[in-house]
Amino acid sequence: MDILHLAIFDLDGVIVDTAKYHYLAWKRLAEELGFQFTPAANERLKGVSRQRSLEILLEIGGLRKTEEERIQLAEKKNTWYVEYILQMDKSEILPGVLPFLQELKDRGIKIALGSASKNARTILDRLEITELFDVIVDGNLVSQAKPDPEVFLLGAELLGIPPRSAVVFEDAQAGIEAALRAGMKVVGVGDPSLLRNAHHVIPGFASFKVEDLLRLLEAAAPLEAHVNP
Ligand code: B16
Ligand code: MG
Repeated sequence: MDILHLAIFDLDGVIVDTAKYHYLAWKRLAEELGFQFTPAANERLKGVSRQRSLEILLEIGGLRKTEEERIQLAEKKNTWYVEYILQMDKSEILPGVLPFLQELKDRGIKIALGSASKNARTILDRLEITELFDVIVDGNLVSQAKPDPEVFLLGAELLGIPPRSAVVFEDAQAGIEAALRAGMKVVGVGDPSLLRNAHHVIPGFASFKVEDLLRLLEAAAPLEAHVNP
């Protein structure tokens, strides 16, 4: 039997740019609370869980809230965010992603989602790509946020594929660290200066092929040596 390989995709920043909608919703909340929230500050929220994002936002505004208030504020932001993502369609899939997913499928490579978002399924449905995924691991299934490796390890475990046969595609430093801790290969998607320790960095999927993924899996690398202490 052929050895199974697995490609695990982060969602926001890899398959689609939902960061812009997160930004609009957090900015609206910040303004309601009486302070400004800039696109530069929004960079700090990428790949971070909803509750942790709120804590960072409150830190920026110099505000303290009770746990009950924090839950309500996060819910409010999410209601606005969901209004935005319900307007999305497949035209928002990032360039090269769809042909790459299709190529993986045709070559028998398993496909997983490994996202912090609790809205991941809604987004995949709007993009009409849910069916392409063999397993979807999102913020509803895991208790430990990236850089903990849980989200990626669970995807591999559910498919019965060893971590060493998996490649993770990530746009955030915390996600790269999570993939390395999982003992997987990791491809950074975006700016190489922001994606330290990835085995390989690509600007997008236009120039990345299944052959590149297989080559990466074949290359022996002392993964743990790349992890920050
Ligand atoms: P939600 P990813 C992450 O998605 C986003 O990058 C991050 O900004 C967001 O706070 C997090 O999902 C949780 O999203 O509020 O929808 O549960 O990059 O892990 O796909
Ligand atoms: Mg991301």
